Amino acid sequence: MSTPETVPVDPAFAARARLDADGAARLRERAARDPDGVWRELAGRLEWMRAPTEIRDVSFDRDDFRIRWYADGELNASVSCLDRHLDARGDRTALIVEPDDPAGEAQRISYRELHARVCRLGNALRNLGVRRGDRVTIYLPMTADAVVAMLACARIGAVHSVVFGGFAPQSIADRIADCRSKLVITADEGCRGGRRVPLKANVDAALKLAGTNSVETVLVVRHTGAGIDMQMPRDRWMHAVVDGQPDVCEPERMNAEDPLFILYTSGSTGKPKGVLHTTGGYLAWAAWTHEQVFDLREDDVYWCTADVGWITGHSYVVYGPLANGATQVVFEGVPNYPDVSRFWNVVDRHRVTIFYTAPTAIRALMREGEAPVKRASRASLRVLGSVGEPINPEAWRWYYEVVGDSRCPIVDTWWQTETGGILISPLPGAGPLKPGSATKPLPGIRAALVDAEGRAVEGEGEGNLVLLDSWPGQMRTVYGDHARFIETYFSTYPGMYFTGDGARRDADGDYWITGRVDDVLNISGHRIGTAEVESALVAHRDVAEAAVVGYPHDIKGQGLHAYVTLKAGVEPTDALRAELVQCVRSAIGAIATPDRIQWAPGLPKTRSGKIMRRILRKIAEGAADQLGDTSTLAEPAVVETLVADARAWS
Ligand code: 6R9
Repeated sequence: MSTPETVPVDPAFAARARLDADGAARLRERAARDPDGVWRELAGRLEWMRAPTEIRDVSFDRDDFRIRWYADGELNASVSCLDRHLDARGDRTALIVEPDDPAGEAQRISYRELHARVCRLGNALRNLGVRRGDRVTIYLPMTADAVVAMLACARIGAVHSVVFGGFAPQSIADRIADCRSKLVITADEGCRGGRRVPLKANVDAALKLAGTNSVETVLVVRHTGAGIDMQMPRDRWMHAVVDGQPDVCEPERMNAEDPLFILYTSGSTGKPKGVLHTTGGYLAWAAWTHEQVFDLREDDVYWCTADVGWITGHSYVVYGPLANGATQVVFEGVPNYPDVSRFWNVVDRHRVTIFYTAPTAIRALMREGEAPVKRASRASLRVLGSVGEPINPEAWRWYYEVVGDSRCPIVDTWWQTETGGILISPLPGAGPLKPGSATKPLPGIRAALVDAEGRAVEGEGEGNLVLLDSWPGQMRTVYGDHARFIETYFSTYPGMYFTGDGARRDADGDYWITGRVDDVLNISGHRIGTAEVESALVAHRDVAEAAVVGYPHDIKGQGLHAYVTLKAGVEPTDALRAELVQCVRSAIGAIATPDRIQWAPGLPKTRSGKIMRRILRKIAEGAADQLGDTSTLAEPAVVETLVADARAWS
């Protein structure tokens, strides 16, 4: 069996789909003719305390810049996600929490119970002095506590900043300091793949590094029961503060444009930036896309494997699915523990119908062959999703044929932390699929390709991916640095939002994302700025200079290749290499572990001293025969040495 280049829509699927080809075409046409009407309708899916009359107010013009959606509307995100489901579906399961330990029991939490837990924590946070607009950092494992913590912040109008549990203390510290959090919510430990993660100890270390005294309280969830240090009065047990709190909590009345959360993400320069999303537009976009792209229906059991520490966890574990009243699996573990059948066993155990994961997981499982998949039935599955990085056609086909038994459409969803929700994706009942292509922008989304000078690439062609107009889920600012927001996204091509991605558009108008065109790496679907890794390396006393590039990696999509120049007189040894790897892990976290460290006697630079990364990328890719123009190099001999040494890697 082999999948053709184009997979047509299954007529039986289309017949029941929320949007079939005609429905999608009509919506596109309406979105072009009467955008405000479509956007107004989109907002109508939320529970408003005061319905918006102003729909959109947008200008990408630098001198007159504004992005405002539903600006006179008032709502509380937690009400749309919880309260409004209580009457009709309060007993419906909201979360099925599958623990890391496969022998552990899955916990089912109804909407009513989730609401009560959110209210109790909301009250507790208010008692601890957290007020509307205050920032709360959340550093928790993938359990119900994380969902409850986020929604409790939303309930009282506090702005959450979730930090992925794999980040090291320095990264937590930077994120706490940048937004001056008042409170941190963590757990004693997390569990991943049978191993313990010392979350509380990491927070303790982070608070020593943070250089701010903004944090008044650390709330600690007892998760594994491990013995930890509690520093009184700063540290408080979660169970102690929520115990006895009432099950109701008055939701804060928020303006649609009030901040909902900050989520830090890597860019091409400097420290990670705090992407700020607001309440109304973000929630409407997360909910609408979750329903349409996954063709969500009443009887679905949905499972997104992303951690809440990433935007996918925010939009497609917490806000989208809960606003839609869905039943979903929340999974604490990893795909290969206790063995590589875990995903499919969980699918069978909970009769998952919609499954959303990352290409890197698919590629890692593909390497293990079909048997671990075939051991499970997977008969419940009906839609598969992919997110985080380009999915190569081989992995797409394996996902389609082996995991989905060639009967489940795959939605390859392109979007970013900044976009808040999916922008380019197939609608599974509406159009043909192409292995490796995210296909078309969703209705209302004005994507385009431009060349280096910003001229439009029409029809078939390749270029940089931009968005010509806003959508409700767009980020509103970089927390604390609005100038950086405009500079980063709206100055490369004036009047357009620049994504940082390159793409090709084929003759059918379908998009093929080729990857980042800036200095951001995508390692296993995680964004890592080369600048962050470089600064971790040069912090070592023996390092004079470092340059980091990506290279194609079979499982991770991209691997991390670091060129390191040592200070004069320092011997390059394997022990030093191990030390440098450790430096990066402890500055950023394991996700940024360099795959290769190459000793570089010198780095290729222009005469003005700029490192020529283009050349370093080619060398790391093993394409030294395609170095292109090297005439601007200050010292051409440097390149020859690097090329000769790099042969060891290929
Ligand atoms: C949602 C998320 C964003 C970057 C983005 C792009 C890459 C995401 C993709 C994809 C090709 C897809 N990316 N989805 N590339 N096809 N379906 O991953 O957000 O962590 O901010 O990363 O990921 O390069 O610019 P984020």
